[in-house]
Amino acid sequence: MKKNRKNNLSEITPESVFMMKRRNLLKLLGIGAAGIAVSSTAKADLFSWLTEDNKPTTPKSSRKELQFIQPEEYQSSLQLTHEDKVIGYNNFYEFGLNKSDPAKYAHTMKTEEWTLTIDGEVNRPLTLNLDDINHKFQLEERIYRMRCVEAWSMVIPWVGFPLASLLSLVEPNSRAKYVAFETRYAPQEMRGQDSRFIGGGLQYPYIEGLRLDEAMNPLTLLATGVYGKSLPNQNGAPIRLVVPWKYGFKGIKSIVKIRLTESIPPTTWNLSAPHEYGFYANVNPDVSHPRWSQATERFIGTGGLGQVTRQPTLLFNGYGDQVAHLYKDLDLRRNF
Ligand SMILES: Nc1nc2c(c(=O)[nH]1)N[C@H]1C(S)=C(S)[C@@H](COP(=O)(O)O)O[C@H]1N2
Ligand SMILES: [Mo]
Repeated sequence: MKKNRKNNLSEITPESVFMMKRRNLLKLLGIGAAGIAVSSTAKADLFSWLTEDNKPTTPKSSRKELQFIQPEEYQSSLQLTHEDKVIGYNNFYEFGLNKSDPAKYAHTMKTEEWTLTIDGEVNRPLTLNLDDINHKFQLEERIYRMRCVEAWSMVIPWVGFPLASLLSLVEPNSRAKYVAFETRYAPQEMRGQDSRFIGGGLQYPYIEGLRLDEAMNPLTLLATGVYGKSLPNQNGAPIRLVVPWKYGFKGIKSIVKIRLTESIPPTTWNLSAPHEYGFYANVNPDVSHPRWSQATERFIGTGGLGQVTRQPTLLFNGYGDQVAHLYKDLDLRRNF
């Protein structure tokens, strides 16, 4: 029991550890000798997570019931992560570094009027308004495993549509090789964009990217909902990316721009720590993060200590049959 607790504490938010290292890394490294010597923020986060003191403040009524189909191949017999965890234990650094911050603060982001522009190397640039985002595409439910680079995982029932459906509308031209994504930038609404302290020192807006063939893969989803209802802000309303064979940070939230490009686009975590976070970020148990092993993960089921189990991490997060061919000529160790 004690050992579990220690493990959890030492693994609390590895992505943010990079950001806080000057102040707190020594303390974190002292865990072994000094017992529970972690930053007070990490402790508070763990405490709130274990005590369920992190109930999302977004009223559930603000989430609309969605209409969607349930294709057989994307249903699953895996145990789902409880909805309270999916919408209460989040990474969205625009609202703070603690797992409970997004649920607490993301309601300040305005999503009533939203435009998503798709342009760059395409024949038919397109701007979608919120109504288009919500009604232009056939929605489907897909149950996907989600593996954060911090070595925790969930199983999440997303609702959305393939990114490929949107890309086929804009018709990428022959120069298009990559797809770049950008999150909303509104420091007045997003406290972490307004303060380097709250936002972990990342550069905002948050940006991400995929190779075009990765973007066109049938697994790659633009999600507008979760658990049958529209996304709460903390999960990236009104529209976010889900790439289930990659680490969670590739799944950029609250997207306002998609641009097709000829050259590889910069990405937020790679800019902040290039030796730790690559462009590919494919889930791979054999390629360790410089500061921790990726061989296993802590599965967050219903929450609480009894429901957190450690399990082996799978190559491509278990989606190798669908995506391994994309990387057959790539050295996955160099291209991490
Ligand atoms: N804009 C933005 N998108 C983001 C992040 C972020 O901080 N900002 N965090 C990423 C990380 S590290 C993870 S693990 C997932 C978490 O998604 P979830 O909170 O819906 O589980 O979102 C990703 N998308
Ligand atoms: Mo993550």
